[in-house]
Amino acid sequence: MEWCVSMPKVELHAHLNGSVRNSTLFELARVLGEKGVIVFSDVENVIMKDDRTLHEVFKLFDLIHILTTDHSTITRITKEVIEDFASENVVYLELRTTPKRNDSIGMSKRSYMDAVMEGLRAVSSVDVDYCPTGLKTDTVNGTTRKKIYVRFLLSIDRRESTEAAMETVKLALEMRDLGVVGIDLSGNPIVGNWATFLPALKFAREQGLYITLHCGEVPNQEEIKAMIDFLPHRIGHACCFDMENWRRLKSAKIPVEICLTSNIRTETISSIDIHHFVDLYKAKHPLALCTDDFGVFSTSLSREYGLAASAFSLGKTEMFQLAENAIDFIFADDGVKEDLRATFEAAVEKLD
Ligand code: 6MZ
Repeated sequence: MEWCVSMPKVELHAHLNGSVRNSTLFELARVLGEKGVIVFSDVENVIMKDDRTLHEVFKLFDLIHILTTDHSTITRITKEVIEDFASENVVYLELRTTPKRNDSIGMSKRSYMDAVMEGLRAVSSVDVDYCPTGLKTDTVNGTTRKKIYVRFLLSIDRRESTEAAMETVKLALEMRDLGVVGIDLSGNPIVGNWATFLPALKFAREQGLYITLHCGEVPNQEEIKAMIDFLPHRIGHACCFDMENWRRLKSAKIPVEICLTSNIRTETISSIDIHHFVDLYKAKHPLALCTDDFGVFSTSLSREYGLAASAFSLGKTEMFQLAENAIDFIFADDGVKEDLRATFEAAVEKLD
């Protein structure tokens, strides 16, 4: 485990509000409990529950959003999430979040994202590079400070309308200079229709944004086929594919973001030894290990690597290679890729 922590890692599938520390959620719940907005003990029981079906996870997100969705809390959790990833040697983080509008507290999708950006700028434990133009890293006494690259994906929630999805894409375009590189489609997979989001996703791609889709969390083969035909730059999960769609995925070589603990906890995959990671890994299909929601699922990226190592008998060399290969699938530019490759090369010499 220690070795998995010290190895540099790339995180490509992390939802901001799923990555909030439990301690922070409790603190926020206590404050709202005192104000009489919620009943603290009810919230405590929900947060502490370990195993949740996919359906229960989305109920939990509604609760988390009650606790977190004001500007100052969004700023706080963004800062904490970036610092938590950096503390376990994640050197490149693609953080995704759903911009939320809440007229009652004067929140627009833009002001939500401004609060996220403020949280990023408040990070103090590590240098953060988030602009496409790059950050000049300070050298103090001859040693370069630890650095993390952060890029953002704006999520479209499957509950949203075509217009709301389009608003998110336009916001992403507006915020390109601030490190927004793409669009994610997520939310409860049994809600909404592919056709609703397609116009916004097409527009996003035409404008040069990268696209990743939550695909196959439930066995909706028609939607899975339509998603593969769209040829997104990556997909997340890929759990419930039939043989035909599996064949399509493999021949299209679409990189897959694999979230082991999330899939097991939500019972999307019944047991780790039959996880589709094995098939993809053996076929040398592009893939990356990711956390999904490290707070909700009590995991970390290092733990995900540890889990893969023990479940699939991967050695240190294989794990390191797996982490390094993820560089190929990031949505940042070639300069970032080169810098990350150099970081991994330097790390090889230090790790035993
Ligand atoms: C689908 C998920 C998800 O955007 O509020 N989200 N969508 N499948 C999953 N697998 C378990 N985990 C998280 O982060 C929370 C939101 O991310 C999506 C859901 O829409 C959830 O409300 P943000 O920062």
